[in-house]
Amino acid sequence: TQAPVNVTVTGAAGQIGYALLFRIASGQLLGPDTPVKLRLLEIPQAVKAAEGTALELEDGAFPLLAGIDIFDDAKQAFAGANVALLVGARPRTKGMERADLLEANGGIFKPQGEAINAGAADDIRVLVVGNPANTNALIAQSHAPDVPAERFTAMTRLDHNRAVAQLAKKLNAPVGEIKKLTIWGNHSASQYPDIFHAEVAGKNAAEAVNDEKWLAEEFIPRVAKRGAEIIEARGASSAASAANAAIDHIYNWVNGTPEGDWTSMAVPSDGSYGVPEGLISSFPVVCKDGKYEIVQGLEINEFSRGRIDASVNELAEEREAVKKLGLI
Ligand code: NAX
Repeated sequence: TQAPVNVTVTGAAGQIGYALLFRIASGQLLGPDTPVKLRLLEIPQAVKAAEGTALELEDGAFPLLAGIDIFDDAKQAFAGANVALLVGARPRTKGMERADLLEANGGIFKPQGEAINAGAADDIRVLVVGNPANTNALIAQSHAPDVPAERFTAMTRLDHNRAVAQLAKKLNAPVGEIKKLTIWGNHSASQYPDIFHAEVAGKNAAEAVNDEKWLAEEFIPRVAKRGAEIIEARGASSAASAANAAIDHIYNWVNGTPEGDWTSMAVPSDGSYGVPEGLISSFPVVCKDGKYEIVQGLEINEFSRGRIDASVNELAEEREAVKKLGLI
């Protein structure tokens, strides 16, 4: 068998962490032949809770789980990391301005970027889940100059999966028949779920829907505001579905996307589709041989163009804001 892969998870004692760690330990992150060593990072006050989760992981007797280490120091936690899931972040609290939020997260993602730069393995792959995910990824990346920039990604897979599910429901189709849907832009309310290139059972999904009113007034806002809908219903934010999406993101990055389909990942822009270079923005991507590539050559209609630009502009503003704060 293979040598264990080191997977660092931050925010390990949080609710996404709780759902995520068991999936990783069972082999769903990297596949059934890859043993994993978990390296958990928490703030000192939450280390005890992370230790509790580690006891339960032990009680899972997972054959692929080769070890668990718990840290409250980023340098140690990222040492030798092959995969890093950056889940812990500073949530927006009442009365908090955007600049305060970005600053607080800069205090988390700057040292974590530095720690990744200092000690992660050469093949490190980073997924930022903690919000504001795209800009947190940008901050971490800018403090890891020795790591190839494209190894820093942010999560829009939950949005992607939500959109696939809503479209399948509308078309009365199994989710497995929906392909080539795209989330563009920021993981925020401005994100744009695009069905114009999507397929249902091989046919164009937008044509199958043939209802622009539903698209503009129901589908797009429903996907963008699904997080709030979950909070309203559950009394807590999405956790297991977010963990599931993080698993999907890394699994596809490492093991490839299925033939004839693509997925959505927020990745550093190379200028494709008019997205300013360097912004970590969501694109349609295919993954192969452990690498992702932005799908090229899609025609962007007017309906899509305005919405992509609006979300990308928001990302550009966030980048300006963190620049001003000296965080990148
Ligand atoms: P929780 O508050 O349950 O857990 C967060 C954990 O992070 C806590 O245990 C906290 O102690 C820890 N933490 C804080 N600062 C840390 C640091 N510097 N180093 C290590 N750990 C640290 O939040 P949870 O519900 O698990 O959500 C985590 C993050 O995911 C939030 O920022 C949330 O907004 C974000 N989400 C992102 C989604 C996405 O699609 N990209 C969807 C789900 C989720 O809302």
